[in-house]
Amino acid sequence: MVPLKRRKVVSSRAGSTGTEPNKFPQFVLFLLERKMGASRRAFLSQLGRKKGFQVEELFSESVTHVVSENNCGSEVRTWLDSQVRGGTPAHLLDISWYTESMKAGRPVEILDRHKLQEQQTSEAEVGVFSVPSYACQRRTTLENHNAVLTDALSLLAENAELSEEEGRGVAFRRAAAVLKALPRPVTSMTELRGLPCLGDHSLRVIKDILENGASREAETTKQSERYKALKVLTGIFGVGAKTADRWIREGILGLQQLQDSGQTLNRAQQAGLEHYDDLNQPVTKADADVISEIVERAVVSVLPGAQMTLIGGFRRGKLSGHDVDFLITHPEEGREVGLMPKVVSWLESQGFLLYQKTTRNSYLESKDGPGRPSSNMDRFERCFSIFKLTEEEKRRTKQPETATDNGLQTVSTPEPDPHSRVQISEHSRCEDEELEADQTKQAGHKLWRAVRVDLVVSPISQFAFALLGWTGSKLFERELRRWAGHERNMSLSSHALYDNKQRIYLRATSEEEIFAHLGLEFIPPSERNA
Ligand code: 8GT
Ligand code: MN
Repeated sequence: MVPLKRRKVVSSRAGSTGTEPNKFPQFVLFLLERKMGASRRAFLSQLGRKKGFQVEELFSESVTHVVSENNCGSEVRTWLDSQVRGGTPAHLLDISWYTESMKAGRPVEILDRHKLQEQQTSEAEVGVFSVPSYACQRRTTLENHNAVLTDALSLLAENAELSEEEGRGVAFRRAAAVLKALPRPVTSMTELRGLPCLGDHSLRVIKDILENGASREAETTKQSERYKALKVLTGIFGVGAKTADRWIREGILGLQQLQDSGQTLNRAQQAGLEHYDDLNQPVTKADADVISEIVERAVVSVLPGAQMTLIGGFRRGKLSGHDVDFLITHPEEGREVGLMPKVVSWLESQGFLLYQKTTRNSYLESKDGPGRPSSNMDRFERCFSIFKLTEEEKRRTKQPETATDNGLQTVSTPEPDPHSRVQISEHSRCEDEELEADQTKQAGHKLWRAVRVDLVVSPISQFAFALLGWTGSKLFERELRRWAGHERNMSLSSHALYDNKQRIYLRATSEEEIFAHLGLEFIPPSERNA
């Protein structure tokens, strides 16, 4: 591990100057930083101390009252659970109690409205579902009992992301993830009581669907010219939300207009446009398996002993995806250096690559060292590629089962018809020769398809972190990092886990160990589909 630069410890302890002696010994207060922010917390703590309150900097079992702002009871409870085992303080209070006490110069009487929501809810009102706040505390399989609701929320999330409104996007994603984790369909708004992460906007969308069968906002968005154009344009490999937005502002709403416009396209975008239809077709698990075999062949040919693991959605058990992701390593530290260019050359020499771009490995040269807490950029050697997956290769690689995806059968019999891709359709058993000839013509004798493939190389010392970080889902990853930061004062990346308090890197050789370091129950990949 690269030596770590000593980080300055920011002590926000209010100096002893201006602090009155503790006038109210029954009150040992702790202000929760989450959502309040560090500077407001420091300011309010100091104010309290000036007025003679004991306001603790660190949480301990001596704290009697926890004060928080914009948190609900379950959120504070989650945070407390991550801090101490067993007993938690008697009082979970809203900031209003604190500010009123500041004004009064003494602790005011604790009224119902000062108590966090959780404590106000009577037994009868407790929601029927109980779901932990963070997606990384939940087991989310592919079984989704609330697809109508989550489809609408996911569409709004996607639209927000495409419009570069990240915060809104995350809020919708979190709400959708909570609904995905429920054991049965939601039928009324009251069932949602007590569930975390459901903001006003998401609740409005859900209500609309429960009452009217559809969300007006989601439907309008789906039909909007802007959303449609964003979808088409960002469907081009190499085109992100920013580029798509610029093109739309220039009046380019579709592929034809783009081609006519004479816009300069970079190499990735040219390849993206060229293989547009293929790359917008879902990749099946069967295709992913064939590509796995090819990548495996490449890896062991160029470096015997090197290992390859399928990551991304397929590792989580998805039956289809938008690409195939692989993580490559070697059990001997350092042997993986220079591996990527060799793998890429091998694949290229065999004619498997339609496009590739390798990003330079910079983590070894970086002064910061892996997993610098301040950076969430990943610095592995990475290759973004477009594979040419031939029918011949599919045939070569024995497929033990016929995988199904979206109800379509992928043909992988020992002697498949060369035009099987076309014949997946209802015409597959058609004996009309003329029609068959026509199909062949339409297929343009295209006996291959383009597939997006991502390769990542990691040194074995970081393998567990890389494996965890690249398995997804995206929201699961985001939530793991949020949990690490907010609840554990740690920084998690795809390279390392750093403990900000002890100022050390925590080692791990398996995902299980990382979950243990984080104080989380291990969630297997197939249940990380948040
Ligand atoms: P899909 O391919 O079926 O759409 O679904 P997926 O396999 O879950 O998503 P993906 O877009 O292929 O990404 C695979 C995983 O890699 C995701 O969990 C995502 O969080 C992660 N990932 C990226 N980019 C990066 C990155 O730059 N650094 C790290 N550490 N992880 C990344 O997509
Ligand atoms: Mn993927």
